[in-house]
Amino acid sequence: MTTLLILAVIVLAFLVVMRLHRVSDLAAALRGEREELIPEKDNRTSGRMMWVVGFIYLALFTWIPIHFKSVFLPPPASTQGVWIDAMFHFNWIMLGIVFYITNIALFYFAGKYFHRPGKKAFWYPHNNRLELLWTVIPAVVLIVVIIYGLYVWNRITAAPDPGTMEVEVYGKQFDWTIRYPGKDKQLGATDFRLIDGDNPLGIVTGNVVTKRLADLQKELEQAEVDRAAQAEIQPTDQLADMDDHIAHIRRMREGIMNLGILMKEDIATNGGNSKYLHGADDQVTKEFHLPQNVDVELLIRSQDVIHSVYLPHMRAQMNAVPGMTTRMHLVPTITTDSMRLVTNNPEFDYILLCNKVCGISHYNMQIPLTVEKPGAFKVWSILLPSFENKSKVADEAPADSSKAKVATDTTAVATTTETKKN
Ligand SMILES: [Cu+2]
Repeated sequence: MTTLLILAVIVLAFLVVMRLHRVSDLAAALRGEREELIPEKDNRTSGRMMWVVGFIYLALFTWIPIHFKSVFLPPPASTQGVWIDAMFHFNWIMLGIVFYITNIALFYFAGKYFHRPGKKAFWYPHNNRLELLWTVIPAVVLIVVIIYGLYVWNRITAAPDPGTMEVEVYGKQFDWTIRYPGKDKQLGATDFRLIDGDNPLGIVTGNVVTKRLADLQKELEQAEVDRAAQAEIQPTDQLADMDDHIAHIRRMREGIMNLGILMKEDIATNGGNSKYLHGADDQVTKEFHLPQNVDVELLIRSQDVIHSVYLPHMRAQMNAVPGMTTRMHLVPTITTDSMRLVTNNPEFDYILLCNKVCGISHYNMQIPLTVEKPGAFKVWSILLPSFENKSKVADEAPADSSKAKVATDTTAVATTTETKKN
Protein backbone atom coordinates (compact mmCIF):
# COMPACT_ATOMS: atom_id res chain seq x y z
CA MET A 1 0.00 0.00 0.00
CA THR A 2 2.85 2.35 0.95
CA THR A 3 4.58 1.52 -2.34
CA LEU A 4 1.40 2.41 -4.20
CA LEU A 5 1.20 5.77 -2.40
CA ILE A 6 4.85 6.56 -3.13
CA LEU A 7 4.28 5.65 -6.78
CA ALA A 8 1.22 7.91 -6.94
CA VAL A 9 3.21 10.79 -5.40
CA ILE A 10 6.00 10.35 -7.95
CA VAL A 11 3.54 10.30 -10.86
CA LEU A 12 1.71 13.38 -9.54
CA ALA A 13 4.99 15.25 -8.94
CA PHE A 14 6.00 14.49 -12.52
CA LEU A 15 2.69 15.82 -13.83
CA VAL A 16 3.06 19.01 -11.73
CA VAL A 17 6.57 19.64 -13.13
CA MET A 18 5.25 19.13 -16.66
CA ARG A 19 2.42 21.63 -16.03
CA LEU A 20 4.78 24.21 -14.50
CA HIS A 21 7.04 23.89 -17.51
CA ARG A 22 4.10 24.50 -19.81
CA VAL A 23 3.03 27.55 -17.75
CA SER A 24 6.52 29.08 -18.02
CA ASP A 25 6.43 28.46 -21.81
CA LEU A 26 3.11 30.25 -22.07
CA ALA A 27 4.36 33.13 -19.90
CA ALA A 28 7.40 33.52 -22.18
CA ALA A 29 5.11 33.56 -25.23
CA LEU A 30 3.02 36.30 -23.57
CA ARG A 31 6.18 38.32 -22.94
CA GLY A 32 6.78 38.10 -26.70
CA GLU A 33 9.86 35.79 -26.45
CA ARG A 34 10.33 33.33 -29.30
CA GLU A 35 9.97 29.77 -28.12
CA GLU A 36 12.91 28.36 -30.12
CA LEU A 37 15.38 30.89 -28.68
CA ILE A 38 16.67 28.95 -25.69
CA PRO A 39 19.10 30.89 -23.47
CA GLU A 40 22.67 29.55 -23.41
CA LYS A 41 22.43 28.93 -19.65
CA ASP A 42 19.64 26.37 -20.24
CA ASN A 43 21.62 24.63 -22.95
CA ARG A 44 24.66 24.44 -20.67
CA THR A 45 22.53 22.89 -17.90
CA SER A 46 21.16 20.34 -20.37
CA GLY A 47 24.73 19.48 -21.41
CA ARG A 48 25.84 19.00 -17.79
CA MET A 49 22.73 16.87 -17.12
CA MET A 50 23.81 14.65 -20.04
CA TRP A 51 27.05 13.94 -18.15
CA VAL A 52 25.22 13.28 -14.89
CA VAL A 53 22.74 10.87 -16.54
CA GLY A 54 25.56 9.12 -18.42
CA PHE A 55 27.53 8.69 -15.20
CA ILE A 56 24.53 7.29 -13.25
CA TYR A 57 23.71 4.96 -16.14
CA LEU A 58 27.21 3.49 -16.41
CA ALA A 59 27.60 3.33 -12.63
CA LEU A 60 24.34 1.34 -12.31
CA PHE A 61 25.36 -0.91 -15.18
CA THR A 62 28.62 -1.70 -13.39
CA TRP A 63 27.01 -2.07 -9.96
CA ILE A 64 24.23 -4.51 -10.94
CA PRO A 65 26.35 -7.58 -11.84
CA ILE A 66 28.58 -7.01 -8.81
CA HIS A 67 25.64 -6.65 -6.44
CA PHE A 68 23.70 -9.64 -7.82
CA LYS A 69 26.65 -12.00 -8.15
CA SER A 70 25.19 -14.19 -5.42
CA VAL A 71 22.19 -15.14 -7.57
CA PHE A 72 24.31 -16.16 -10.57
CA LEU A 73 24.90 -19.86 -11.28
CA PRO A 74 27.61 -21.50 -9.13
CA PRO A 75 30.95 -22.39 -10.84
CA PRO A 76 30.65 -24.73 -13.83
CA ALA A 77 30.38 -28.38 -12.76
CA SER A 78 31.77 -29.99 -15.90
CA THR A 79 34.85 -29.75 -18.12
CA GLN A 80 32.65 -28.52 -20.97
CA GLY A 81 31.11 -25.95 -18.63
CA VAL A 82 34.56 -24.44 -18.01
CA TRP A 83 35.04 -24.08 -21.78
CA ILE A 84 31.61 -22.48 -22.20
CA ASP A 85 32.18 -20.05 -19.32
CA ALA A 86 35.58 -19.05 -20.71
CA MET A 87 33.91 -18.36 -24.07
CA PHE A 88 31.16 -16.33 -22.41
CA HIS A 89 33.71 -14.29 -20.45
CA PHE A 90 35.67 -13.59 -23.63
CA ASN A 91 32.48 -12.38 -25.32
CA TRP A 92 31.50 -10.24 -22.34
CA ILE A 93 34.92 -8.61 -22.21
CA MET A 94 34.77 -7.79 -25.94
CA LEU A 95 31.23 -6.42 -25.59
CA GLY A 96 32.13 -4.55 -22.40
CA ILE A 97 35.06 -2.73 -23.97
CA VAL A 98 32.94 -1.58 -26.91
CA PHE A 99 30.01 -0.71 -24.65
CA TYR A 100 32.02 1.51 -22.29
CA ILE A 101 33.97 3.27 -25.05
CA THR A 102 30.91 4.07 -27.17
CA ASN A 103 28.70 5.11 -24.25
CA ILE A 104 31.30 7.30 -22.59
CA ALA A 105 31.93 8.99 -25.98
CA LEU A 106 28.19 9.37 -26.59
CA PHE A 107 27.41 11.12 -23.29
CA TYR A 108 30.66 13.09 -23.14
CA PHE A 109 30.35 14.69 -26.58
CA ALA A 110 26.60 15.22 -26.31
CA GLY A 111 27.27 17.19 -23.09
CA LYS A 112 30.35 19.01 -24.35
CA TYR A 113 28.99 20.39 -27.61
CA PHE A 114 25.73 21.94 -26.48
CA HIS A 115 24.36 24.66 -28.71
CA ARG A 116 26.03 28.05 -28.46
CA PRO A 117 24.73 30.96 -30.51
CA GLY A 118 26.89 31.74 -33.51
CA LYS A 119 28.88 28.50 -33.23
CA LYS A 120 28.55 26.12 -36.16
CA ALA A 121 29.19 22.37 -36.07
CA PHE A 122 32.35 21.25 -37.84
CA TRP A 123 31.44 19.68 -41.18
CA TYR A 124 33.42 16.46 -41.50
CA PRO A 125 31.76 14.27 -44.14
CA HIS A 126 34.21 11.46 -44.87
CA ASN A 127 37.47 9.81 -43.90
CA ASN A 128 38.59 6.62 -45.61
CA ARG A 129 41.02 5.65 -42.90
CA LEU A 130 38.32 5.90 -40.20
CA GLU A 131 35.85 3.93 -42.33
CA LEU A 132 38.41 1.19 -42.78
CA LEU A 133 39.26 1.14 -39.09
CA TRP A 134 35.73 0.73 -37.83
CA THR A 135 34.93 -1.87 -40.45
CA VAL A 136 38.04 -4.01 -40.10
CA ILE A 137 38.27 -4.06 -36.28
CA PRO A 138 34.69 -5.31 -35.68
CA ALA A 139 35.08 -7.79 -38.56
CA VAL A 140 38.25 -9.24 -37.03
CA VAL A 141 36.65 -9.41 -33.56
CA LEU A 142 33.56 -11.16 -35.01
CA ILE A 143 35.70 -13.67 -36.89
CA VAL A 144 37.60 -14.47 -33.69
CA VAL A 145 34.34 -14.87 -31.73
CA ILE A 146 32.85 -17.18 -34.38
CA ILE A 147 35.95 -19.35 -34.77
CA TYR A 148 36.31 -19.61 -31.01
CA GLY A 149 32.63 -20.65 -30.75
CA LEU A 150 32.97 -23.27 -33.47
CA TYR A 151 36.08 -24.63 -31.82
CA VAL A 152 34.27 -25.11 -28.49
CA TRP A 153 31.17 -26.55 -30.22
CA ASN A 154 33.31 -29.07 -32.12
CA ARG A 155 34.99 -30.18 -28.93
CA ILE A 156 31.63 -30.69 -27.19
CA THR A 157 30.11 -32.62 -30.09
CA ALA A 158 33.27 -34.49 -31.18
CA ALA A 159 32.96 -38.18 -32.08
CA PRO A 160 33.48 -40.19 -28.88
CA ASP A 161 36.61 -42.26 -28.30
CA PRO A 162 35.95 -46.00 -28.48
CA GLY A 163 34.80 -47.29 -25.11
CA THR A 164 33.24 -43.98 -24.02
CA MET A 165 30.32 -44.54 -21.65
CA GLU A 166 27.00 -43.97 -23.43
CA VAL A 167 23.86 -42.79 -21.66
CA GLU A 168 20.58 -42.16 -23.41
CA VAL A 169 18.34 -39.25 -22.42
CA TYR A 170 14.86 -39.70 -23.86
CA GLY A 171 12.31 -36.90 -23.80
CA LYS A 172 8.59 -37.05 -24.32
CA GLN A 173 5.66 -34.90 -23.26
CA PHE A 174 6.27 -34.44 -20.33
CA ASP A 175 9.06 -36.40 -18.72
CA TRP A 176 12.58 -37.72 -19.14
CA THR A 177 13.63 -41.36 -19.27
CA ILE A 178 17.28 -42.38 -18.88
CA ARG A 179 18.82 -45.53 -20.34
CA TYR A 180 22.11 -47.04 -19.21
CA PRO A 181 23.85 -49.70 -21.34
CA GLY A 182 24.04 -52.43 -18.67
CA LYS A 183 26.71 -55.13 -18.34
CA ASP A 184 27.72 -55.20 -22.02
CA LYS A 185 28.38 -51.42 -21.94
CA GLN A 186 26.49 -50.97 -25.23
CA LEU A 187 23.03 -49.57 -25.80
CA GLY A 188 20.72 -51.82 -27.82
CA ALA A 189 18.68 -50.89 -30.90
CA THR A 190 15.26 -49.25 -30.62
CA ASP A 191 12.18 -49.03 -32.82
CA PHE A 192 9.22 -46.74 -32.17
CA ARG A 193 6.73 -49.46 -33.20
CA LEU A 194 7.70 -51.46 -30.13
CA ILE A 195 6.96 -48.67 -27.67
CA ASP A 196 4.42 -49.62 -25.02
CA GLY A 197 3.86 -49.32 -21.27
CA ASP A 198 6.52 -51.93 -20.46
CA ASN A 199 8.92 -50.73 -23.14
CA PRO A 200 8.78 -46.92 -23.09
CA LEU A 201 11.84 -46.56 -25.35
CA GLY A 202 10.92 -49.29 -27.87
CA ILE A 203 14.03 -51.41 -27.17
CA VAL A 204 14.37 -54.21 -29.74
CA THR A 205 15.13 -57.73 -28.50
CA GLY A 206 14.16 -61.14 -29.88
CA ASN A 207 11.66 -61.64 -27.06
CA VAL A 208 10.04 -58.25 -27.56
CA VAL A 209 9.55 -58.88 -31.28
CA THR A 210 8.14 -62.39 -30.71
CA LYS A 211 5.76 -61.16 -28.04
CA ARG A 212 4.60 -58.24 -30.14
CA LEU A 213 3.94 -60.51 -33.12
CA ALA A 214 1.94 -62.90 -30.92
CA ASP A 215 -0.11 -59.98 -29.54
CA LEU A 216 -0.80 -58.66 -33.04
CA GLN A 217 -1.78 -62.16 -34.23
CA LYS A 218 -4.27 -62.44 -31.37
CA GLU A 219 -5.63 -58.98 -32.11
CA LEU A 220 -5.99 -59.84 -35.78
CA GLU A 221 -7.86 -63.08 -35.10
CA GLN A 222 -10.22 -61.30 -32.72
CA ALA A 223 -10.85 -58.53 -35.27
CA GLU A 224 -11.65 -61.12 -37.95
CA VAL A 225 -14.05 -62.99 -35.66
CA ASP A 226 -15.79 -59.68 -34.83
CA ARG A 227 -16.01 -58.76 -38.49
CA ALA A 228 -17.61 -62.13 -39.38
CA ALA A 229 -20.09 -61.89 -36.50
CA GLN A 230 -21.16 -58.35 -37.46
CA ALA A 231 -21.33 -58.98 -41.21
CA GLU A 232 -25.12 -59.41 -41.29
CA ILE A 233 -25.99 -56.73 -38.72
CA GLN A 234 -23.82 -53.65 -39.36
CA PRO A 235 -24.29 -51.10 -42.16
CA THR A 236 -21.65 -51.09 -44.89
CA ASP A 237 -19.72 -48.03 -43.65
CA GLN A 238 -19.23 -49.68 -40.24
CA LEU A 239 -18.05 -52.84 -41.96
CA ALA A 240 -15.64 -50.80 -44.10
CA ASP A 241 -14.19 -49.34 -40.88
CA MET A 242 -13.71 -52.84 -39.51
CA ASP A 243 -11.97 -53.87 -42.73
CA ASP A 244 -9.65 -50.86 -42.42
CA HIS A 245 -8.85 -51.87 -38.88
CA ILE A 246 -7.99 -55.41 -39.96
CA ALA A 247 -5.79 -54.08 -42.78
CA HIS A 248 -4.03 -51.82 -40.29
CA ILE A 249 -3.20 -54.69 -37.94
CA ARG A 250 -1.89 -56.68 -40.92
CA ARG A 251 0.39 -53.77 -41.90
CA MET A 252 1.66 -53.45 -38.34
CA ARG A 253 2.36 -57.18 -38.22
CA GLU A 254 4.20 -57.01 -41.53
CA GLY A 255 6.34 -54.10 -40.27
CA ILE A 256 7.33 -55.99 -37.14
CA MET A 257 8.02 -59.15 -39.19
CA ASN A 258 10.36 -57.12 -41.42
CA LEU A 259 12.07 -55.76 -38.33
CA GLY A 260 12.54 -59.37 -37.16
CA ILE A 261 14.11 -60.32 -40.51
CA LEU A 262 16.38 -57.25 -40.42
CA MET A 263 17.43 -58.21 -36.93
CA LYS A 264 18.28 -61.80 -37.91
CA GLU A 265 20.30 -60.59 -40.90
CA ASP A 266 22.18 -58.06 -38.81
CA ILE A 267 23.02 -60.69 -36.20
CA ALA A 268 24.17 -63.09 -38.98
CA THR A 269 26.45 -60.38 -40.43
CA ASN A 270 27.78 -58.75 -37.28
CA GLY A 271 27.60 -61.61 -34.80
CA GLY A 272 28.04 -60.49 -31.20
CA ASN A 273 28.51 -56.86 -32.27
CA SER A 274 24.98 -56.57 -33.64
CA LYS A 275 23.12 -53.69 -31.99
CA TYR A 276 20.11 -56.02 -31.69
CA LEU A 277 21.93 -58.16 -29.13
CA HIS A 278 22.61 -55.37 -26.66
CA GLY A 279 19.13 -54.31 -25.60
CA ALA A 280 18.22 -57.06 -23.11
CA ASP A 281 20.54 -55.83 -20.35
CA ASP A 282 19.88 -52.09 -20.89
CA GLN A 283 18.62 -50.35 -17.79
CA VAL A 284 15.70 -47.98 -18.19
CA THR A 285 15.05 -45.62 -15.30
CA LYS A 286 13.50 -42.32 -14.31
CA GLU A 287 16.51 -41.47 -12.14
CA PHE A 288 19.53 -39.69 -13.55
CA HIS A 289 22.95 -40.41 -12.07
CA LEU A 290 26.38 -39.74 -13.56
CA PRO A 291 29.87 -40.65 -12.31
CA GLN A 292 32.35 -37.87 -11.50
CA ASN A 293 35.26 -37.24 -13.89
CA VAL A 294 34.09 -39.81 -16.44
CA ASP A 295 33.63 -38.80 -20.08
CA VAL A 296 29.98 -39.54 -20.87
CA GLU A 297 28.44 -39.44 -24.32
CA LEU A 298 24.81 -38.35 -23.96
CA LEU A 299 22.58 -39.72 -26.73
CA ILE A 300 19.46 -37.65 -26.91
CA ARG A 301 16.13 -38.61 -28.49
CA SER A 302 12.53 -37.42 -28.40
CA GLN A 303 9.29 -39.32 -28.90
CA ASP A 304 7.00 -36.49 -29.93
CA VAL A 305 8.07 -32.85 -30.31
CA ILE A 306 11.33 -30.95 -29.93
CA HIS A 307 12.53 -30.84 -26.35
CA SER A 308 15.86 -29.61 -25.08
CA VAL A 309 18.18 -31.27 -22.60
CA TYR A 310 19.39 -28.44 -20.39
CA LEU A 311 21.82 -28.88 -17.50
CA PRO A 312 22.45 -25.28 -16.38
CA HIS A 313 25.08 -26.14 -13.74
CA MET A 314 27.03 -28.09 -16.37
CA ARG A 315 26.46 -25.26 -18.90
CA ALA A 316 25.21 -27.98 -21.26
CA GLN A 317 22.29 -27.89 -23.64
CA MET A 318 21.25 -29.96 -26.66
CA ASN A 319 17.94 -30.26 -28.49
CA ALA A 320 16.04 -33.54 -28.44
CA VAL A 321 14.65 -33.88 -31.97
CA PRO A 322 12.08 -36.53 -32.93
CA GLY A 323 13.38 -38.93 -35.56
CA MET A 324 17.08 -38.43 -34.87
CA THR A 325 19.71 -38.86 -32.17
CA THR A 326 21.65 -35.80 -31.07
CA ARG A 327 24.71 -36.16 -28.87
CA MET A 328 27.14 -34.30 -26.68
CA HIS A 329 30.06 -34.96 -24.38
CA LEU A 330 29.88 -34.32 -20.71
CA VAL A 331 32.49 -34.79 -18.00
CA PRO A 332 30.88 -33.86 -14.66
CA THR A 333 33.63 -32.67 -12.36
CA ILE A 334 31.92 -31.75 -9.10
CA THR A 335 29.83 -34.27 -7.16
CA THR A 336 26.42 -33.27 -5.85
CA ASP A 337 27.77 -33.49 -2.29
CA SER A 338 30.68 -31.14 -3.03
CA MET A 339 28.37 -28.70 -4.78
CA ARG A 340 26.17 -28.64 -1.66
CA LEU A 341 29.22 -27.40 0.24
CA VAL A 342 30.21 -24.92 -2.50
CA THR A 343 26.73 -23.41 -2.64
CA ASN A 344 26.27 -23.69 1.13
CA ASN A 345 22.90 -25.26 0.41
CA PRO A 346 22.38 -28.77 1.86
CA GLU A 347 19.38 -29.25 -0.42
CA PHE A 348 21.18 -28.42 -3.66
CA ASP A 349 20.58 -30.78 -6.60
CA TYR A 350 21.74 -30.57 -10.18
CA ILE A 351 18.79 -30.40 -12.49
CA LEU A 352 17.95 -31.68 -15.95
CA LEU A 353 15.19 -29.60 -17.44
CA CYS A 354 13.49 -29.14 -20.75
CA ASN A 355 14.44 -25.84 -22.37
CA LYS A 356 11.95 -25.82 -25.24
CA VAL A 357 8.38 -24.74 -24.61
CA CYS A 358 7.01 -28.13 -25.62
CA GLY A 359 3.44 -28.10 -24.35
CA ILE A 360 1.14 -27.54 -21.42
CA SER A 361 3.28 -29.28 -18.76
CA HIS A 362 6.63 -28.11 -20.13
CA TYR A 363 7.39 -26.34 -16.84
CA ASN A 364 7.22 -29.66 -15.04
CA MET A 365 9.56 -31.55 -17.36
CA GLN A 366 12.53 -31.78 -15.03
CA ILE A 367 14.39 -34.33 -12.91
CA PRO A 368 17.32 -34.04 -10.53
CA LEU A 369 20.76 -35.26 -11.58
CA THR A 370 23.03 -36.89 -9.03
CA VAL A 371 26.77 -36.73 -9.69
CA GLU A 372 28.70 -39.14 -7.47
CA LYS A 373 32.09 -40.83 -7.18
CA PRO A 374 32.51 -43.62 -9.80
CA GLY A 375 32.36 -46.28 -7.04
CA ALA A 376 29.05 -45.02 -5.70
CA PHE A 377 27.71 -44.73 -9.23
CA LYS A 378 28.65 -48.35 -9.95
CA VAL A 379 26.86 -49.56 -6.82
CA TRP A 380 23.76 -47.58 -7.79
CA SER A 381 23.75 -48.74 -11.41
CA ILE A 382 24.31 -52.43 -10.59
CA LEU A 383 21.11 -52.38 -8.56
CA LEU A 384 19.04 -51.12 -11.51
CA PRO A 385 16.97 -53.92 -13.05
CA SER A 386 17.78 -54.78 -16.64
CA PHE A 387 15.14 -54.22 -19.31
CA GLU A 388 14.51 -57.91 -19.97
CA ASN A 389 14.19 -58.79 -16.26
CA LYS A 390 11.88 -55.88 -15.69
CA SER A 391 9.54 -56.87 -18.53
CA LYS A 392 9.56 -60.49 -17.31
CA VAL A 393 8.35 -59.28 -13.91
CA ALA A 394 5.71 -57.21 -15.68
CA ASP A 395 4.56 -60.24 -17.70
CA GLU A 396 4.17 -62.35 -14.61
CA ALA A 397 1.98 -59.75 -12.95
CA PRO A 398 -1.76 -60.39 -13.49
CA ALA A 399 -2.84 -58.92 -16.80
CA ASP A 400 -5.38 -56.11 -16.58
CA SER A 401 -7.17 -54.31 -19.33
CA SER A 402 -5.83 -50.85 -18.45
CA LYS A 403 -2.29 -52.02 -19.19
CA ALA A 404 -3.39 -53.28 -22.58
CA LYS A 405 -4.59 -49.76 -23.26
CA VAL A 406 -1.28 -48.23 -22.24
CA ALA A 407 0.38 -50.68 -24.60
CA THR A 408 -1.19 -48.91 -27.54
CA ASP A 409 1.07 -45.94 -27.22
CA THR A 410 2.30 -45.16 -30.71
CA THR A 411 0.31 -42.90 -32.96
CA ALA A 412 -0.23 -45.74 -35.42
CA VAL A 413 -1.82 -47.98 -32.83
CA ALA A 414 -3.76 -45.08 -31.37
CA THR A 415 -5.47 -44.78 -34.75
CA THR A 416 -6.45 -48.43 -34.43
CA THR A 417 -8.18 -47.82 -31.11
CA GLU A 418 -9.94 -44.88 -32.65
CA THR A 419 -11.25 -47.02 -35.50
CA LYS A 420 -12.33 -49.66 -33.04
CA LYS A 421 -14.40 -47.15 -31.12
CA ASN A 422 -16.20 -46.15 -34.29
CU1 LIG B 1 9.93 -30.62 -23.28
